[in-house]
Amino acid sequence: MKIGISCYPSYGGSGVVATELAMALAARGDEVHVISYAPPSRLSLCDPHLFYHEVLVPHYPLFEYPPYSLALATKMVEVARFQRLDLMHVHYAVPNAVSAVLARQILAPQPLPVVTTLHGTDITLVGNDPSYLETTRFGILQSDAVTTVSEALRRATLEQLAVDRSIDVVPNFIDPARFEAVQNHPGARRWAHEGEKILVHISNFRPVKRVEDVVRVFSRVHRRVPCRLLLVGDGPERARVEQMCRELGTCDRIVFTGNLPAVEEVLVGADLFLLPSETESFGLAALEALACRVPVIATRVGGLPEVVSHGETGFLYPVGDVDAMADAAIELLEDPQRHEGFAEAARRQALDRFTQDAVVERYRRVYERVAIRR
Ligand code: GMT
Repeated sequence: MKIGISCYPSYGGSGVVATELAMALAARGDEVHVISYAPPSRLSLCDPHLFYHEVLVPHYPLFEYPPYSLALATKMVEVARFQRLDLMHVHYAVPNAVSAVLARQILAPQPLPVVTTLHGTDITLVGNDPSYLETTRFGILQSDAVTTVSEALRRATLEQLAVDRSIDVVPNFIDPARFEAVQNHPGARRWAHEGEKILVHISNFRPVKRVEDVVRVFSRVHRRVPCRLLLVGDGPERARVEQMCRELGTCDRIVFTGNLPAVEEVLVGADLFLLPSETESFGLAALEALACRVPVIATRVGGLPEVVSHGETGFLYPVGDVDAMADAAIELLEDPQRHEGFAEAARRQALDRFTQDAVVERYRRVYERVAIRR
């Protein structure tokens, strides 16, 4: 098949999933054309079946806000027309779904089936904002197929956007090879001093991630257990969190690494992963932690219960329940045998339930359905 994939290139789950999917499809022999305004961080173009097309957004003095969605639609038309794409798969509804639907209209009668994958904040935070609600609904209703990364996000889409249509759940996935490659790597241990445990958090440091709760949990844990915290990623809350660490006097035990493309290199060897988000449609970083044998302590929100098994591979608590999260962390860190059981179950479940081949096959079945229907 000839597949167009449009996504955000920045560090963030939807771009990562789209990129990994593009590379996996190309490795299986599909011809994949990735469309974005910058090369996605994990995209490796060393595959003759994989191509990247950059969306250029010209500035003009009249535009206070350059119309990216139109430039994107124009690029989709160009790529679909000249590469003879069988379909366009967009990741993140705003504005990608609407741009793809517009491209499909422009191309008619040449068909361009549109598959839209919803990732989370495109529904729970952005898509249901009155400024975007109607166009997001339109893009979802007009897509030939819609998928969500969790059952929780499927329900949220139906309820919050009041759309009445079929939606397939296709979860996020991991490439086992990425995680096998680092199994004997020192990983997070490189930051540990003698006898210390390592806690890790990875995110884009947006308010929804509640990174301050990560620091609060860590401050309680390190009073009981010698440990260090790796904060991986970057974003709007970072400066505030750094300030908080200074006030709490924990700077010497907290490392801000900034963005890292290969997160498995800091996850392997870690003792716990913290994800106390306000909302999380799936929690790809939590899955990556589980694949590295790292138990997860997170909030019971959105799709996280579909990824983390409470009492088996981690623990889930209500948003803001910092004490419960810290108590659970201490309990697990102080019981090496139980921790080992969690670590083993974490890896097993990640590989059994979210392995790349099976998930890519599910996307391909969606593609075949819309391509045939057209
Ligand atoms: O987490 C973010 O703010 C970024 C966002 C994205 O689109 O990049 O992540 C969402 O998509 C990821 C991939 O499907 C999911 O793993 C995240 O849970 C989801 N984030 C939220 O729902 C907050």
